[in-house]
Amino acid sequence: MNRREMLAASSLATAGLMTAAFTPVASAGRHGGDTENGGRTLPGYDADKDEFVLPHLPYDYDALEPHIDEQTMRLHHGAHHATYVRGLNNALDKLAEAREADDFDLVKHYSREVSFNGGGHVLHSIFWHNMAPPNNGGGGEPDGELRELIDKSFGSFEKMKAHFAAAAGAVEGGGWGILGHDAMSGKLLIIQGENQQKLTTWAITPVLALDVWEHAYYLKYQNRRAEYVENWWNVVNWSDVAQRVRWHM
Ligand code: MN3
Repeated sequence: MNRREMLAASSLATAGLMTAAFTPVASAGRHGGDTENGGRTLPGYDADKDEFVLPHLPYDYDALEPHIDEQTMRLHHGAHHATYVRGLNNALDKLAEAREADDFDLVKHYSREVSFNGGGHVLHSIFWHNMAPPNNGGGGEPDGELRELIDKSFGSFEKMKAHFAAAAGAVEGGGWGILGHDAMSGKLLIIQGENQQKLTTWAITPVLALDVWEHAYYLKYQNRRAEYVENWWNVVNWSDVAQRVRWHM
């Protein structure tokens, strides 16, 4: 058992306690990246440990109430997201062992594990920062450069919202609605992400991601995904979205 496997086993053993005991700490950097991640634009990697880590939420678990409930946030961040982080580290360990042993029999399996768990880690890390408490950074409408880019890409903010809500609502099974900056056109595109990793164009960097897996909304909204999407606009942090676009323009 290597270091990461020991950590993973120990995390699994305490997973039942973690959701109750884990206390989110507000990041020093607005995007959680300044202190946790050497200034990189996504939190979620510890350079000292050389492993992926669960980033802190930039607000308390109950901060998005009433639109997203505290219990959902605790399970979603502390259990679901943490599972993707462990899966990514484990898959990378297995691929390192494969290189060491010059035995690539399982390369297909672990390559898929990297994409699935890595996709989950990245999208959740963006998703948490895409949100802020209602009337305290969350909700409202974008302005400035982001507003202009949305108008240029979709015709209007209202058209973008309608398109995004329809795409998120129509994701088959588990997946994501994603607004992404496209490196080829310089415009924004809306795509559906199936599972955690499928249907990208590869040139798109997600700037606004909405988790529509049932674990993201079922406790509060049951099967009413459209109602969840409609209420979610009240917690969208447009200044975070604008920052993510600037990083990639
Ligand atoms: Mn999720």
